[in-house]
Amino acid sequence: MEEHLEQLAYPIGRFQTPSTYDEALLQQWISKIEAAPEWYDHAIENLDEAQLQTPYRPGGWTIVQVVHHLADSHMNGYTRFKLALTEQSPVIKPYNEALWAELPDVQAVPLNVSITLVHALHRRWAVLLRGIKPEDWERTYFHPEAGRAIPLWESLASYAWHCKHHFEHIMRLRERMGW
Ligand code: NI
Repeated sequence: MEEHLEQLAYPIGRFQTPSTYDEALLQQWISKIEAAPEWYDHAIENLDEAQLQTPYRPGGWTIVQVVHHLADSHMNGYTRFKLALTEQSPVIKPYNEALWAELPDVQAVPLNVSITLVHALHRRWAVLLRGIKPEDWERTYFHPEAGRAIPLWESLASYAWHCKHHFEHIMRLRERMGW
């Protein structure tokens, strides 16, 4: 991807799988899951309907689609954690996130509904995460598209990245537009 477009699409860089983890990193990642709903409150504050319908980059999702996507993605994420904690490396279900963002609910449901959903969901998710026993961070789910078993600590790292990744989409659009 051309450098400028890469920067717009990946404002904090692409996700890099960490080679290892420790207690401090786990705490850092969980804190992001806890804090993210408030970042989103802040990100959409005082935006009008036209602003919310603006793509965060040329050809990219609108702010509305980004926020509904966060709810969709993190509901899947939460479910993947629950499955991995209760089954032996379960095969999880990938989904077509681009098509999910085009389904009619995304335009019909007010943004605040997904913001509220993300608040409630992350609250439960964070409590779940804080209760994970040290050895259970090695539990895995099998991701058919990745073609491998993903340990929960790595999944947490990627969702923590994902929280910030989309937050920055909105914040940098606001910055560029002077909103
Ligand atoms: Ni995403």
